[in-house]
Order: sequence, then C-alpha cells, then structure tokens
Amino acid sequence: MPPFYITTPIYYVNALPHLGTFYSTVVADALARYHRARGDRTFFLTGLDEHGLKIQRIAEERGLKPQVYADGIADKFRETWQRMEISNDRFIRTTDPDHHAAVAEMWRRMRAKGDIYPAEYDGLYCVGCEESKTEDEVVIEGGEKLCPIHRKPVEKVKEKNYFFNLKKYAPYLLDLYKRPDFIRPESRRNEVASFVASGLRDISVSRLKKSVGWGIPVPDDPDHVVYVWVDALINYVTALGGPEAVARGDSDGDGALWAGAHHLIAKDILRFHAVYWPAMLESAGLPPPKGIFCHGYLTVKGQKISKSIPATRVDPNAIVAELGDTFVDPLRYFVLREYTLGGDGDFTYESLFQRYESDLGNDLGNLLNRTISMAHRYVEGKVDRFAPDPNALPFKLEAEAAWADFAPSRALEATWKLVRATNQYIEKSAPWALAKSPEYRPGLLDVLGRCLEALRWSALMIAPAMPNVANEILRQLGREEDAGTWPETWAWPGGNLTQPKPIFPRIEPERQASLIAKWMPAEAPLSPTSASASASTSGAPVAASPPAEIAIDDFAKIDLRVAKVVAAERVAKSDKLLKLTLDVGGEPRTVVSGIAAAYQPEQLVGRTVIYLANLKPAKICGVVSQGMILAAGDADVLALSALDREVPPGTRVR
Ligand code: ME8
Repeated sequence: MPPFYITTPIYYVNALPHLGTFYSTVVADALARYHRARGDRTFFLTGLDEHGLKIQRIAEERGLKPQVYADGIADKFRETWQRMEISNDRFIRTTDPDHHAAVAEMWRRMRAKGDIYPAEYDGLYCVGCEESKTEDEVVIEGGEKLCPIHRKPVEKVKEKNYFFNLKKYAPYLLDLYKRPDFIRPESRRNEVASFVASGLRDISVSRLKKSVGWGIPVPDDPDHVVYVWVDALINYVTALGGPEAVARGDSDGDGALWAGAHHLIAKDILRFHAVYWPAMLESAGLPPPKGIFCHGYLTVKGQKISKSIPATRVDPNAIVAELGDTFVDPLRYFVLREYTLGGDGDFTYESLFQRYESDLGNDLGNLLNRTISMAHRYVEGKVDRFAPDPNALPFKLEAEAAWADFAPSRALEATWKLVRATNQYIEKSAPWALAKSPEYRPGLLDVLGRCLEALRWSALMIAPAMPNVANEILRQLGREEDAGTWPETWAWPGGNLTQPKPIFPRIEPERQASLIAKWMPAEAPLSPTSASASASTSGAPVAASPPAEIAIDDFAKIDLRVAKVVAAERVAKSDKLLKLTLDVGGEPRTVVSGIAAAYQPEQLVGRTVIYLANLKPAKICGVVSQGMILAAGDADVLALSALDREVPPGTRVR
C-alpha cells in the first residue's frame, strides 16, 4: 500500500475561513479519514501562508507587527478547523522555524544546481495575486493598469533580484504531464500543458528586503527575502522533515510519505503548483508529488465565493453558531455530496436544508430510528441473526473506488444506495407483520439483523464525511469499538442497542426561512466591490444576480449578429483567452474571448456563433477586441451560443 499524504493550500492570513476554504479542507479531511480507515499510512497537512507584501500591508494598516497579526488569524483558523472536525496531522505556518530552515535548504539546492541567478527585475506586480504580470496580462482602465482578477492597480517594480531558470524545465514538465493522474481533472492537465508548451519565462524568486521586509531571508544575501510563492510551496516538504528527508525518502521518518503526496487545490493556483513547484523540486533534486487535484469554485449566485466580495461570504462558523455543533457533520456532508470535485458548484442555503431533510433526516435518520425502535419493540433489543444483503458488497466496492478516485460525491452516493435499499427492504419485508406471530421470529431476526448490519456498514462508510454522526450511530448500535475501521465482512456481530435518539432534528420551514434571510439578505449587493477571481471576456467581473428589467428600447440598442469563426488561436501567455477572427458579413472582426479553458482553438473554426457587434472595443492582453461572442456559464464557460440552422454571417439576431 503506498502512503497517502494529502495537503490543502496554505491559506493567506488576510481573511478568515469561508465556505471556499472550508470546502478544500473538508475534502482533504474526508480523504485522509478514508485512507486512515483503510489502514494506509496517512498524513494530512493544512496551514497558513503568512509572509509577503499583502500580509505586511494589512498588518501595517492595523498598526500591528505582521507576526502578531498573523498569530491572531492563525488562532481563528485553528479554532475553526477543530470545530469542523478537521483531523490534520500538522497545522503548518510559514513562520514556523523548521519551515525557514527548509526554505533555506531548498534555495541552496536550487542555487547549487545553477538555477538561481541575479538579474534586474523591471515589471509589474499584483499584490493581491502576489504575482508578477506582463503588459499583456493587465487591463487598462481610466489610464491605469489593473490586475484583471483583483481590479486593482498593479505596481511597478524595478529592482535587482534573483531569478529561477524556469524555462530550462519546460521539457521536463511536459514529460511529467504525460503521467496519468499527475494533474486531474484532465481538462486542467491540458490547460497547463498548453501553457507550458506556449513558452515559459524565468521567474523572479526574491524581493529586496527594503521593499518587502516580511519574508524569509535569502541564504547568504540578507538584503533579499524569498518570493512568497517559493516560500509557500516549500511547506509541503517542510512538514515531512525538509528537503533532505524527502530526498532520502527515509522510511523511519516521514520522508517516505512523499511518494504518496497529493496536493488538493482550486484552479486559481494551478499554475504555481503544476509548473513552478515541480520545476523547483526537480532543480533541488527531489521527486515530484504523486498528483495535483484541482477542484472548481464554489459560487453564490454564480459569483466565486471570495473574501473580497462580502455578499458571497458564506461563513461556516456562523451556520454552526446558529444550528449548533451537531450541524458540523451535515454541513460537511453537504459540500462533499453536493459538488462533483473538479467542477464549479453554486451554493444555496435552500439546497443545504433540502439535503439535510432528505438524505439525512428521511433516509439515514429514519433508517436508524425505525430499526432500533423495532428491535426494542419486537425482540427486546436482542438480535443474534442476520440475513445476507447481495447488494451491500457492490455498493461498498463502488464507494471504495470513488474515494480512491478523489470523488467524495460518488462515494457518498454509493453509500446512500445501501441506506435507501435498506429502507426499501424494510417496507418489503414488513417486520411489523412478521412480529405478529412467534413462528416468524427467526425471519424477523434475520430482517432486523440485516438492517442493523446495514447501519453498521453505513456508519463506517459515512465516517470520512460525518465522523460524529458515525460515532453516534455506532453508539446507538452498541458497536463503538468499530469506530475508525472500514467494513469487511457482512456479519452483524451483535451489540447492546441503546434507546433510539434522533440525530437529525427537524428544522422547521419558518426557522429555515428566517435563517436564510439573516445569512443572505435579499438586498446584498453581489456586484463587484473590488474583485472577481474569474475574469470574463472583457476582463470585467462576472455579472451576478439577474439584472434589473429593461424595456424593449433598451434591448434594441444591442446589435446581435450571426458570425462564423474563420480562425482561432491562443492569446500568448494567457490560459484563459482565445483570439477569434469572425466573418460577420463585411470586414472580418477580431474578438478576444475567455473560452480557452472550455474550447480548443481547432474546435471553433467553422462554427457559427452569436456575436455582440456594438460593444465598445477594448484592449485585452494587448489585442484589440471588437465585440464579444455569447456563451453560457458564469465563472466558467459551459457552452457556446449556436443557431439551429444555417444562415449567412451578418444576419441580425433579435
Ligand atoms: O492562494 N471555491 O491562498 P488563499 C473553492 N496562500 N475553493 C476556494 C474558494 C472557492 N470559492 N475560495 C478559496 C493562496 N478556495 C495561497 C496558497 S499554497 C502553497 C499557497 C480555496 O487563501 C481553494 O483551495 O487565496 C483555493 O485554491 C484556496 O482556497 C486559495 O486560498
């Protein structure tokens, strides 16, 4: 069995946990719990990214030393994760002393390889992204150069610092991407591979201490601090004992865990993990991680949940403060079951309450309650026989395959097949009828034993998602000793059944409505205050709630036309944008469109689309875009507009 080492991103201390960071952390936790239950050597790491200009400035604004500021936020994260039953083996902070040592060691190794060299840096920097930007990557508004993600001015930086020879690693990286499962899902792998294939630039990996003081000093050159992303990525190696331990892969320490390292991240930080990080590791003589799993964004009304857009803030702490700690497990279950890992998903409180009622209350809660009640009522709580269940094993195998495949939603779906099938089995075998005559007693015991065993299996199979609920079910079954294991054989081993106790109390509709009104005020502005992490075609933030009504005259101002794509190519150094040449009946038009993640250029040539002709031209990544094409989707493009029969380019669409 290979070891299983799972990491979350280390979150910036510029904000408190929200549903987005909760999601990544709960997914990692569930995977870790599953692998532990299977007996795999497991290590689960989460933590905080505390250095860099962004944090330095926030601390300054609050009149605090960065360390004092970071300590305060770190306490909040720790408390939150403890409350949410996050079972991390270490909570790493980039200000931890062993991390400083690991960063220094990695730096020395990369330098010894000849990959770090001094050079003049003259460019643009977005503090929000903590990343340099090229002229092509910024949008110009009101004469100012803005980061398309943060919509804030980028800063001009001109200083001497150290560079890393990233270009040299392009062939290595392209080769690495051929490994199945190195980057999942596959669409993300393709995106990264085409980014690397389009040409890499060397990256700046230090800043002058006098401009960014809050960081780890560059070994042997105290005038510089290590670039915050280089610092941050190394945390994954620090936690296993540092570069030496990982290079040796020593099995007596934690170094051997590296062979099973999986980084769970969202797509915002894919490039750092899939391009910079493996190149740094290779340079330092360390093997790459086993895999990078990139999940999508959770959104509210189509807008990415993000710390900088208050109306999208869904606060797991606030939910649990209101509904009690017993709601931690339902909330965990909801995010794991509702969203397919890898895709985007919209959050609503309505769907949270709905799953609580149906999956948890009606299916699982009901099964527990009725089974234990019947066992007490009909056979004094003593069940020493059980019937086989031909479907339990296939359901369990399905769940195992899904957990192994980073698919919590499918794993829980398979688990619920067992729960639901057992409820149906109760209806069909009608224990209440069997209880009427003593001659049916053996059959009655078989039915009840099968239900109890199904509950025991279900408890163990839901434990990665709902550890407390699992324990409570096992307690009611009198099977506490099974906690932390995975079901093996189908055989109800007997247990001291307690009195049934409902685990998912009903939340009355009026209560639900008033909570929703409190958490999601109807008037909450979703329009961008400052940021949307996914830039739309024009670089403007994605529109959120449905816009206000318009009159027909307003619509008449919009000039929609049929257009045919005659050429399509990637926009250099952008993984989101394609440059399209359109036949619109007259002069060909050029449009820059943010559809590169959903479509390959060659899929588009010859396609008919709907084109907004009278949009004011805008310069995007150095290309003048004349209008835009219509597509469906919010944070991500899901489908392109099309017509159901051929009409000539230029035809009006009304
Ligand atoms: O990027 N949906 O930290 P960060 C899903 N410090 N996941 C979300 C999300 C959303 N709406 N919003 C945030 C950083 N996340 C760096 C990482 S790692 C060496 C350094 C999650 O605080 C998701 O996992 O901005 C995303 O990748 C991460 O939070 C970004 O966290």
